[in-house]
Amino acid sequence: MATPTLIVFAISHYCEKARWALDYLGVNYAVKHIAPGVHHQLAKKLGAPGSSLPILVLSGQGDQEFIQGSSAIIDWAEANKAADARSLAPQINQQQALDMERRLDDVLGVHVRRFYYSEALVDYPQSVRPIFTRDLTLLQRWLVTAAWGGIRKRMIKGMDLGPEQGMQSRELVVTEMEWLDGLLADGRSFLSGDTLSRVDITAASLLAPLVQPEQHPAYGDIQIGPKVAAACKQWEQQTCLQWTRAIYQKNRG
Ligand SMILES: N[C@@H](CCC(=O)N[C@@H](CS)C(=O)NCC(=O)O)C(=O)O
Repeated sequence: MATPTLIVFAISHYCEKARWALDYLGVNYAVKHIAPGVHHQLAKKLGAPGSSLPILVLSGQGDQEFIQGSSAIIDWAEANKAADARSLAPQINQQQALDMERRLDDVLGVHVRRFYYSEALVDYPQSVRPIFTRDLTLLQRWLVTAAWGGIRKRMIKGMDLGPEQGMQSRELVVTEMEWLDGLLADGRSFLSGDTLSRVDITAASLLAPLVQPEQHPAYGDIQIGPKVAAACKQWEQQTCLQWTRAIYQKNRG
């Protein structure tokens, strides 16, 4: 089998989720960073139903086979994991675990992102560009820099960003963190069962922008606006964020 290629935006927490799972499951793959905008062309060329990343391209030739979406990529990685890798499949309550992963993806992930971008892209767009140009080819870096105004506008419209929207998302992030804190209140190490599972990787990746763990492959130089920075400071001792730090430390080599 040709080495699969994971197409990512460095900043994306869903891309981090897929990347972490592939690493943990010992899959041999390459990472390709892509410019926003260029990713639309790639998704179209592949025949993907939507344009969102991550996408795992499986065939080296013709680019016909691909998997789109972090959860589907984990399903594939689980079926193709290294012989000596430990599984990320939840060992008990599989349906409950699936529901938790879906809630994390559809609510927490979306609103952490909207809370962050509602400040960063609206008020401090230049702070976002470096992470979007990170690890791109020279040509794509130039393209992003030249088209930054338009990219920013499309992202603001696409994610419905703004000061009020940021506050709404902040509230929803608080609600979701309280839900996670409730689950972790009995001192358990993992969200589902007694071993690290894909639910843990999902929660920790999607919370990582609020924690910026040093083990994260891309957040080393991310700049956070003052409102989001103040919230992160206020939430520092929150159980699920401390848990995220610990999960990263122990499981993201
Ligand atoms: N639920 C999806 C969400 C993926 C997603 O929202 N990706 C964003 C980056 S964080 C994206 O690619 N947005 C650009 C687009 O949709 O064209 C997953 O888990 O893969």
